[in-house]
Amino acid sequence: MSVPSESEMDRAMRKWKMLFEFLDLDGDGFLKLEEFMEFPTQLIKVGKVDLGSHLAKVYKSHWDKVCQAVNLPPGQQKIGGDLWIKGFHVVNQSKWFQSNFVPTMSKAFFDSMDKNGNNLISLEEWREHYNLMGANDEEFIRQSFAKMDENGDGEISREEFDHAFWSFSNYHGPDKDFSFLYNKFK
Ligand SMILES: [Ca+2]
Ligand SMILES: [Ca+2]
Ligand SMILES: [Ca+2]
Repeated sequence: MSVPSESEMDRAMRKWKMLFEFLDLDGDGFLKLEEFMEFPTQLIKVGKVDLGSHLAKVYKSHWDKVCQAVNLPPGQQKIGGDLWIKGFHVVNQSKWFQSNFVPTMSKAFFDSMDKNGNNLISLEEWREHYNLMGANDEEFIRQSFAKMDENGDGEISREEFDHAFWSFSNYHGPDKDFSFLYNKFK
């Protein structure tokens, strides 16, 4: 892996800052463990598929790894924004993140959206997911769907979704992709 240039680093930090601001539900500049865990909690709630305990476990491991990366003790309940962003960047580049966290999250998202279980996400299923997450911007729903549907067949395959999710999770991916998947549940 090549060492990122300064502009790539700036880009990564900007992207993680956006993510932090999204996750910091009460906007106090600190991320509490319970704020961090709110996202999988919401996802499990809206999803029909039982993926709860594994998802929560992987998510909690992510928290622990971020703490470890910035020398905070295990069991830390609250992290300041700058430290969390620093730790997130380290964890983001780890093998664990790529081979464990991202596939688990991607599968959790996909399974929770694929209501009819045909291994494809239709525009209707995507819209339903968004509505459940408290969003109803039709233009945004259509645009984000079209962006993920790489072969343009009107459905999102697991492969297409994995690709979109990886791009969103990686600092090389587009900046705007946080609203793309997480959007407005807060
Ligand atoms: Ca907070
Ligand atoms: Ca489906
Ligand atoms: Ca497709």
